[in-house]
Amino acid sequence: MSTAGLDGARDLLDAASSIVVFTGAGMSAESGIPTFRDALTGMWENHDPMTLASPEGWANDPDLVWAWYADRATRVRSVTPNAGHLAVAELGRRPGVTVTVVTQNVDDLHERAGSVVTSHLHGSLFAPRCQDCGRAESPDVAVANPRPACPLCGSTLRPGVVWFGESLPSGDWLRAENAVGEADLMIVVGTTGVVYPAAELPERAAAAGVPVVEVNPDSSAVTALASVRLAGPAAQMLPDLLMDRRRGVDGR
Ligand code: BV8
Ligand code: ZN
Repeated sequence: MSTAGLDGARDLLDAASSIVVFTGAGMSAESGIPTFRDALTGMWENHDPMTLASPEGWANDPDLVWAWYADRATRVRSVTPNAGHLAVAELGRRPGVTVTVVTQNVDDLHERAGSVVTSHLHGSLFAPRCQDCGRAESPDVAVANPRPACPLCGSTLRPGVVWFGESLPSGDWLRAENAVGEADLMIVVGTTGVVYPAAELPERAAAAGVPVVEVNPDSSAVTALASVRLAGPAAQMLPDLLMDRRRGVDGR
């Protein structure tokens, strides 16, 4: 793995025409959203996310788990996309380049920055649904606590996320697989790369000889797959990466 750094990453970017941007919780960290493995804070500090984000955790205490997601959805609503989200959206507007955003994140910050998100591999905080009749509820229901009953069948609403042990939404997964199969560059931002099957996507890109650029202040399971690693935070590295070299330092 070379450490060509910013120039190497920019060369790869200039040569690419079909880019997959694959993001994890680190993408939203600088917007003030704790990463998945950050110690849970406040009233959640004594809870294990792996337990709360599971069917067993839900079955054990649906009110607690619903409150956790309502709290997270409320927090996402109170923050804004960071410069990294905006840089990804700007890349998506470049002529002659197809950019596919595939995220593990359950927030809507990519969308609010102006990106079209092709795959929410782990669902969304803002897509609650009835666990019996499947009726989709409005995003506003996600922040309601206590949770209302399903207006159609009266049953229990659940968060619209994918819990550990649950399969990923098939449409989102297929679109992500196809995008990786057609990519000539993959930019991986802010993920430990240990949650499967999502973590398979950078592995497939590297195995197919597609260059992988990693943006992460720390090393991760993706680092060994990366042609270039930009060791820094997304809100700084992505604007640097996407800044047009022909412009001066001040961008003019
Ligand atoms: C499935 C939604 C099967 C909920 C999430 C043993 C071995 C291998 C696999 C397994 C195993 N045992 C079980 C499994 C499968 C399991 C799995 O992979 N477990 C792992 C933990 C071992 N996977 C599943 O269960 C999946 N389903 O396999 O189903 C099946 C098949 C058929 C039929 C039925 C079932 C479902 C997985 C989805 C779980 N749901 N989220 C919620 O959010 O509450 S996953 C959750 O973790 C989040 O989505 C998060 O995105 C994801 C991964 O974490 P990261 O995004 O990487 O975030 P993390 O906090 O870990 O790291 C942050 C990174 O950012 C760090 O690297 C940090 O350095 C960096 N960073 C920090 N600041 C910045 C930054 N980077 C840039 N800039 C910064 N400023
Ligand atoms: Zn219902």
